[in-house]
Amino acid sequence: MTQFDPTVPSTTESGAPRESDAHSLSLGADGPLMLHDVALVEKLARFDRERVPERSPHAKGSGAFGELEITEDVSQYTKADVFQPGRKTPMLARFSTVAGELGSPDTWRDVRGFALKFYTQEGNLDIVGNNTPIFFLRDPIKFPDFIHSQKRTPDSGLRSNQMQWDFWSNSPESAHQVTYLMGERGLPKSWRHMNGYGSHTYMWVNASGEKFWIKYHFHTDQGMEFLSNEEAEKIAGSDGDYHRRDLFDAIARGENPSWTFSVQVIPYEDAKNYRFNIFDLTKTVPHSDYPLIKVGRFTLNKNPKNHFAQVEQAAFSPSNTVPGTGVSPDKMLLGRVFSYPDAQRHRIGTNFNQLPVNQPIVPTNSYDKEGFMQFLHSGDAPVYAPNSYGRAYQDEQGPVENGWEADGEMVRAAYTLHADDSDFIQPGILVREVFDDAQRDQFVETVSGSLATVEEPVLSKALQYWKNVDTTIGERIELAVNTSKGDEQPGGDPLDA
Ligand code: HDE
Repeated sequence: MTQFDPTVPSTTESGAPRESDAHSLSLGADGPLMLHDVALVEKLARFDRERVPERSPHAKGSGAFGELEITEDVSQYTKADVFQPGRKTPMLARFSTVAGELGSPDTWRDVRGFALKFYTQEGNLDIVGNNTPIFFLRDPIKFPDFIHSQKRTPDSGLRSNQMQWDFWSNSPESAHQVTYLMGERGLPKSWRHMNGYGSHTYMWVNASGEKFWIKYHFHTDQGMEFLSNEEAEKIAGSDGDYHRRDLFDAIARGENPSWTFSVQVIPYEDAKNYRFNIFDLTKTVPHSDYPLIKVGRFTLNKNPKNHFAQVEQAAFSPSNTVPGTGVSPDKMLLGRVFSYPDAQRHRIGTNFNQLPVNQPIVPTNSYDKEGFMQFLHSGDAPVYAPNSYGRAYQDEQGPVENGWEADGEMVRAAYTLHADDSDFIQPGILVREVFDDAQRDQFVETVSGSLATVEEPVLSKALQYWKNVDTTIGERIELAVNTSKGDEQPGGDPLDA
């Protein structure tokens, strides 16, 4: 295998000396350039192809390598080797914004991606979550429309509050996540100062085959800290890479950030009759019902050496599970299991799993083969299973150990509602019981600021959306919006209503 050696005078890609990195080959010093100048032609051709498609969404981000250490014993809930007491596992984390493109500022208000890849002895385990425990939607078929509404308008190519609020106010299930987003968690001070969540309900299976529903939590050991709207706006204009810089510089200084890893464990049978549907991604599961159980800690201690190779080309996917873990009936999660590897086959290339940053640390034996840029291969071993020539293959049958039961006819329908399920119950609690007065004031300012440029027919729907979350907060937002529009009492003071 060819190796990069910075001491060798520069070469062509085929390894021959490259005559010059400074002067093109021309016919006389002032004459035309020569097509057979490999040094020039190869350099320009490769330059033309330097970018791969950016992630859509979560384009802007960065990450670092580290280690997960399991400090507690959760073997009663999972047999996964990576989660056994004392185990230390190398890992990669990538943090990101969602809607902005590759060059967008880190401090725009947005949910943050919190993607983790653990290189375990049983294959890669990825937990691809956010800095919030919930999401805007509960059905994956709405996700592309949601992202379209947060990105850019078709005509001007501008971002548009009108479009964002149009989607949200027509999708009441988004209320919980939008409340988080417009609250202080929508502007973390740095990636080091935010929590991460697996968000979905996942499955764990122990050595006796018992199944549990679990939710992953990663609490920052640096403490949660936030930016004000004013600070974030100022930084967006002066240092668009503020969060990327913060993480890189902190690790370079030896200030290695860490997160405490806990899970909520929900007995398998409880899912059926619990007051919230635990597979509905717009809901949290209160800690008072299912407390956090500590598992361990992860620490980020090594910066990437090459951002493109190790971060831009990193491919995270909730489809990367290991024995003792699994997915759940959450429709969003099931949609994601397809979408991520598919996006990566398109974005990075069919053989993206062969790149060093994505390669598992255990041997693989997959019958999937060929496609662009295959460089790991199975030699002359049989290319089909079953075979009579000794290449191993699998033939598992019967119920799968991390599966669940389902029946019924095929329908297009929302989840069955549980006793306390409604789109507005949890965001209402967040606004009334979790936010303090100062946070509520800030929240009203942020939402009304965001609605300041929104016009009918969307504005009335958006105001109603907040009244559905909480009547008082909705009325405060309405008043603030009307005041900022310079028309304090269109049709009467809303507080008189
Ligand atoms: Fe993603 N999401 N997503 N997402 N997501 C991507 O994957 C998608 C969702 C999240 O640092 C894409 O390789 C669908 C929830 C993170 O590389 C894409 C649905 C959560 C990252 C994709 C969701 C996330 C992504 C973009 C609805 C938190 C960045 C390119 C069913 C629990 C990972 C790519 C990184 C990235 C699809 C919803 C988090 C397009 C279809 C919910 C952190 O495949």
